[in-house]
Amino acid sequence: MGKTAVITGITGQDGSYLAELLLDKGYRVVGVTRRTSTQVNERINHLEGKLELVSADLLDQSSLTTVIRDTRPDEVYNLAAQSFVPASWAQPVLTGEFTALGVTRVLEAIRSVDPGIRMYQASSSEMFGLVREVPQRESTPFHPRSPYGVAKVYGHWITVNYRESYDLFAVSGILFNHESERRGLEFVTRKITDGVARIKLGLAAELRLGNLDAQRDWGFAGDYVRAMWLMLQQPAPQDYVIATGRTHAVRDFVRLAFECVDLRWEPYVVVDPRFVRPAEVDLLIGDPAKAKAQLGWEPETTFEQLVERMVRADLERLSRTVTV
Ligand code: NAP
Ligand code: F7E
Repeated sequence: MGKTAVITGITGQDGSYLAELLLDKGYRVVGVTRRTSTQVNERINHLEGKLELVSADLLDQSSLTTVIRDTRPDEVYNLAAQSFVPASWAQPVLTGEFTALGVTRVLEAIRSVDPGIRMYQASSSEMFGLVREVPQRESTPFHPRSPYGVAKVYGHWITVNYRESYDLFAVSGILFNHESERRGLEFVTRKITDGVARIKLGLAAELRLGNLDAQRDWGFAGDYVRAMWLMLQQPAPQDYVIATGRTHAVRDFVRLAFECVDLRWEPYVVVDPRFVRPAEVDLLIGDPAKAKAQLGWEPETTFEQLVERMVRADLERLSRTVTV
C-alpha cells in the first residue's frame, strides 16, 4: 500500500507543488487547512478529488493531535507558517505563535501519537540574516534579522531538539528563496512579474519597490519540494541547505523581467521607502553541496527560466481579464 503524508500549509505555494509530487508518487495526501469564512483554495483547486482536506490550526494543539491520530501518516511536512517577513514586524507575537511554537505543537502531536512518523520542518535562509560566512552552509551560525527569522530559528532548533531528545526522524530543510507563478503577490518576485505584466498590458503605469540592492539565491519551488521529499527518504535524519548557489540583486530580477516584455525598467520603477525594512538581509547565497552529494538533489530551473516563466504566466492570466 502507498504511504500517507500530512501536509500543513497545503494551500500555500509549496504545499501545492508538494501535493502534486506526492500524488504522482502514489501517496495518499492529507492537507491541513485552517477554518476560514470563505474557501479560496486557488492553488489546489485543480487537485480536488485527489486530496483529502482536514481542518486544524497551528495555534491549536488538540486539532493537530487529532489530525495525526486520525490519519496515521508515514510522513508529516510542516509547511504552515506566517511566511511574509514584513508582516512579522507588524504582528511579531502572532508570527512567534505560528512560525515558532506551531512547530512544537506539530512535534508534540507526532510524539504523542507515534514517534515513528517522519517529519519535515520548513526552515529558512532568513535564519542566516546578517551572514557570518559566504556562501551559507549547514554549519553557518544564525543571525536572524526579523521576527520571522527569529521564529524560524526556534523552529529549527526545536526540530533538532526533538530528534536528539526523543529519537524522532525530524529534519530541518534550510531552503533559500524559491518562487513560481503560484507565489503570493506580496513577495518581491511575484510583485515584479505581476507589475511588469500590468504595465505591458496598460493596466498600470509604475511599479513601486523597496531595496533594489538586496541579493537573493532564487530557485524554482517545483525543484525545491523534491528536496523535501528526498530528505525524508534517507536512512538517517539530517538537516540540509537547499539553494542554487547563485545570487542576484532585486535590480537584476527587475531588469530581466522587463526585458521579457521588451521594455526598459528605469522609466517604470519607483523606489518607495514604505517597502524598505527596519533591518535588511543584504546578501544570501547558499551552498547546496551536501544536498547534491547525499540526496542527489540539484535544481533544474535556471534564474533566467524562472523569471521568464513567471512573467509569461502573469501576462497570460492578466490578458484574460483585459477586454478587447
Ligand atoms: P505560503 O505560500 O505563505 O503558505 C503558508 C501556508 O501556511 C498557507 O497554506 C497558510 O494557510 C498556512 N498557515 C498559515 N498560518 C497557519 C495556521 N495558523 N494554521 C494552519 N495553517 C496556517 O508559504 P510558502 O512559500 O509555501 O512556504 C512554505 C513554508 O516554507 C513556510 O513555512 C515558509 O515560511 C517556509 N519557507 C519558504 C521559503 C520560500 O522562499 N517560499 C523559503 C524558506 C522557507 P492560508 O492559506 O489559510 O493562509
Ligand atoms: O523579499 C526586497 C526585500 O519578500 C526579498 C519568504 O518566502 O524568502 C522569503 O523572504 C527581498 C528583500 O522575500 C520589495 O527587502 C525590495 O530583501 O520576496 P521577499 P524574503 O524576505 O527574502 C525566505 C527564504 C523565507 O523564508 C520567507 O518566508 O526583496 N524588496 N522591494 C522587496 N520585497 C517585497 N516583498 N516587496 C517589495 O516591494
